[in-house]
Amino acid sequence: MKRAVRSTCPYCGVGCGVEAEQTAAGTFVISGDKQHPANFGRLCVKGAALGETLGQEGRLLYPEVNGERVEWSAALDETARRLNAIIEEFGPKAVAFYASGQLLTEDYYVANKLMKGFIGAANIDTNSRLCMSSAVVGYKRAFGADYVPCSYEDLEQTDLVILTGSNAAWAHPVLYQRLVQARQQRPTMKIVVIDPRRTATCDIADLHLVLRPGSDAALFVGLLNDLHQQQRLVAGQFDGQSAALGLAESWDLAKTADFCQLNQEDVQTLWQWFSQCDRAMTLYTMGINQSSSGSDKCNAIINVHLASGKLGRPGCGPFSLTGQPNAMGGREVGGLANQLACHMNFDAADIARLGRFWGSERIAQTPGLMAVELFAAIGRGEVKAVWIMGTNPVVSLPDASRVERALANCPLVIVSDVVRETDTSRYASVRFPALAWGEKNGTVTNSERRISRQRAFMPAAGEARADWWILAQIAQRLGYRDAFNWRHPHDIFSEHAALSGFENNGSRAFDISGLANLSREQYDALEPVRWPVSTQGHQPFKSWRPDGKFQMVPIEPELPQAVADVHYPLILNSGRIRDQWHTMTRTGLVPRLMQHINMPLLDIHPLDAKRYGVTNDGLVRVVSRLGGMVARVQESESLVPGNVFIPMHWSQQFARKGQINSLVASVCCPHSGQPESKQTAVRIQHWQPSWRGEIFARNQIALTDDIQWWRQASAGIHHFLCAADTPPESWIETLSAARGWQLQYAQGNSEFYNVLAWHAGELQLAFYSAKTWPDIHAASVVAGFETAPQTPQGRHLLLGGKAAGTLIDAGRTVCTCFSVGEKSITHAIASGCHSVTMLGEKLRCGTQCGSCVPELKTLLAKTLDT
Ligand SMILES: Nc1nc2c(c(=O)[nH]1)N[C@H]1C(S)=C(S)[C@@H](COP(=O)(O)OP(=O)(O)OC[C@H]3O[C@@H](n4cnc5c(=O)[nH]c(N)nc54)[C@H](O)[C@@H]3O)O[C@H]1N2
Ligand SMILES: Nc1nc2c(c(=O)[nH]1)N[C@H]1C(S)=C(S)[C@@H](COP(=O)(O)OP(=O)(O)OC[C@H]3O[C@@H](n4cnc5c(=O)[nH]c(N)nc54)[C@H](O)[C@@H]3O)O[C@H]1N2
Ligand code: SF4
Ligand SMILES: [Mo]
Repeated sequence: MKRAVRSTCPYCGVGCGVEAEQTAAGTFVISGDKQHPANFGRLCVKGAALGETLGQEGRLLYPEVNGERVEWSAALDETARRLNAIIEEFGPKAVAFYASGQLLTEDYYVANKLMKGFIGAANIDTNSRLCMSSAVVGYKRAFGADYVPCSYEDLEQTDLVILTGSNAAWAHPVLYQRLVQARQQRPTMKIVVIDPRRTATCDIADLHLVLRPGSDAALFVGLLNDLHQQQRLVAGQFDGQSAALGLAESWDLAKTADFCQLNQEDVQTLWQWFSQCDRAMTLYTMGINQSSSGSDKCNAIINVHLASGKLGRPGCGPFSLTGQPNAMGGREVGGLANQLACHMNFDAADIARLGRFWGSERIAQTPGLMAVELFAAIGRGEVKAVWIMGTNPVVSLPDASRVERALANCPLVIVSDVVRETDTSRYASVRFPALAWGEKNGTVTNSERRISRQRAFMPAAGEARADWWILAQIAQRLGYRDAFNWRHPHDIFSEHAALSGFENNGSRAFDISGLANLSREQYDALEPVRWPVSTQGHQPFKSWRPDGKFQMVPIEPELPQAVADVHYPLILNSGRIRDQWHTMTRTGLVPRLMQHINMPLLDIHPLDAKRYGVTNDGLVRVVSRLGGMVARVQESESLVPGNVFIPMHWSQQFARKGQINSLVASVCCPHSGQPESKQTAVRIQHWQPSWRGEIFARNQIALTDDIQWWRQASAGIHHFLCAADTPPESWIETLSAARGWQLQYAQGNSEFYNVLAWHAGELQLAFYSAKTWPDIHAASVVAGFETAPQTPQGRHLLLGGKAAGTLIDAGRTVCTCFSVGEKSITHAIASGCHSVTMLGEKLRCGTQCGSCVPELKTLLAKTLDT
């Protein structure tokens, strides 16, 4: 093996260090970097599966203009020409960039510089608007700067951890494991989870508050009042303190419990634990931020930390966890439309300062459009060109069909992506192939403000180029040659670091001027480092507001805008599953990551299932005022009646009608512009198709519009789960007649309809259908395409969806690290493995990343109970 290259995981904001080692066969083995202070060698299953995402399947390899492959120079010239024409005719505000927390800091810096510094408008916003923007408002209002005042080490020194709106066990798995370990070492530490759903994270909770969706602010406003009543406020004056206390005054225990639909004892317990402990941390993510009053919720949390002095000390603080690998880097460069650059704002002094540094007189003077508003402006024809990079808004923005309509009518849509076909790139007239993880080179910043290097260890796929390079080439063609003349990400990083220190003198929190003069070698060897790293020496945590005081924001708790009624009686919650990343463009291709949950599941309480006539494992249409989707029912007591949950991940590439955001309304927080993605009023309707089935095809096939399908990941084979109201034979007979295939039917009865399609002795397609999900063994069928059994017996087995020697079905995968299925686990429990440890000893499940431990416990409880 060659020497390992150290890099950083491209998924969540934990920011784990990884090592990539090349094997003799040329593939890469990815393992955790034991030296990296975010993870000390640990990886979750997505990180551990990174080696399986490095192939070229689905990659965009060449630039394309109007669907045709073109040379880079032609693509760049044409794009610059069209952008320029729009700017000349309609002004700079007619163009926009929509960027991503998955770009590297260097890429982000260039995008921001081009838009705000040289095109001269501020229409650059990012998917972080859907993710962190409420948290940013919260910190800026309280501290005068977007400064996260916590680190992972704090978890090891605290007495109380409150996780609210966070399913860290699945969304920040390595951090969650660190918390599990911290608690083992500090058994007195208490953990509270606040979530309307019982999640895997609740596994370590001493207290789980199943609150009414969207009611979190009351818990913290009530807590502030309680601290006040108990005279536990710290000495010291904060701006806004009396107003905040005044608004909190009526929020006593009874009112708070009633508002949150919690019992008073539980609320009291939370308040007591908080006020009586010395050190407390509140970790919060999307259950707080993605709300029509998200910013206020963040400040309600920060207020109690300020008021009680649980801030700015080890083991204390309001800790907003970032979602994407470089969400924080984007905040540092100022890539949100309402930030200028590098922690500078749209005030005259900062605008002039930035102009001096960048040597530009065209600095944007006013904030630009925020994501949801931006797409509305595209829809109205006010913005005529949009460059989307590193994000898939047709899937991730609310009101997906409005986003599609906007893009369909937009004169110039440019998409930079690593994959060719996405729901968004469909609308692109220009497609730029970007370098993917493993190929790209630069820096990212994680949740705890730690900057780490992502390093390339593979050559570029096809003609893919770095995002920063593509941007700089366009900038040069727009006439800004000198300001975009870098040769390497190191040059960009140095400029960014210099800007952070430029005329700073302690006035801006983000200061990495100490890294501005790194040599190329030093940059390449940069060890993970938390900012600030200032040439001015130690920069303590403080208020950066002009009066030097922290601010308590007066909060009046609000409920979501989404309200259930007789027509739409259920509240739909949405979020992550353990093994998929967002719109699945990479994780959706990895067979073992698809096996934990292989289609959109609607979690619903058994009482609601009964009430609305839907059955476990059956199909259901979910409809809101805006649109509909199809999901599979999973009865679960993890939700209380009235609430349902569906994962956010499925796109039109992975399902017909699987997109949750075709249901979600674009209602936003007025301060942050962040949409209320967590609450939508819906109704559900049982769908009994005439058949449900599985299709395996050697080559790509087009499924007719009547078939509802969910794409699976099976190496080398096109594999779908599907269902339809039309008879199963209609589509397959038409398809095989067109292709000259011979069909071989199973000697069945009316219970099932199975068929194999052959051409010249080669298996082309296998189709299994029945009234319920067919009982087949997918891996055996996939193997059948390799072996093409010719004996009657072999074909008979294959027609039954089985193959010789592989009849043992392990069931749905629970432990992805070691591919251990549910049936194997229940079997092991029945034969005497009565603890997680014993299961681990026998099957290895749960012994690597630990993410499946909560599920193992549930299976143990369920199996031992029956
Ligand atoms: N596996 C995986 N991990 C990821 C990602 C991924 O796609 N897949 N994405 C990354 C990104 S970008 C992000 S932003 C993070 C998100 O990380 P999280 O925010 O932890 O993940 P979510 O599942 O979106 O939502 C968290 C929880 O909020 C709860 N919730 C809903 N409404 C409310 C409410 O009103 N109050 C409270 N208290 N809770 C509520 C939901 O039930 C859910 O359990 O995950 C990151 N990590
Ligand atoms: N209903 C609902 N909606 C949500 C959420 C929710 O909880 N519920 N969560 C929201 C949140 S928090 C987030 S962060 C968003 C995420 O939503 P998106 O950002 O839209 O999702 P991704 O799939 O991560 O999109 C990243 C795209 O960039 C491409 N890509 C990967 N690497 C690179 C690269 O290096 N360069 C370039 N140019 N492209 C690259 C990928 O192939 C993919 O197409 O979804 C939001 N939407
Ligand atoms: S916890 Fe996050 S950063 Fe760490 S390996 Fe998993 S996905 Fe990657
Ligand atoms: Mo996110």
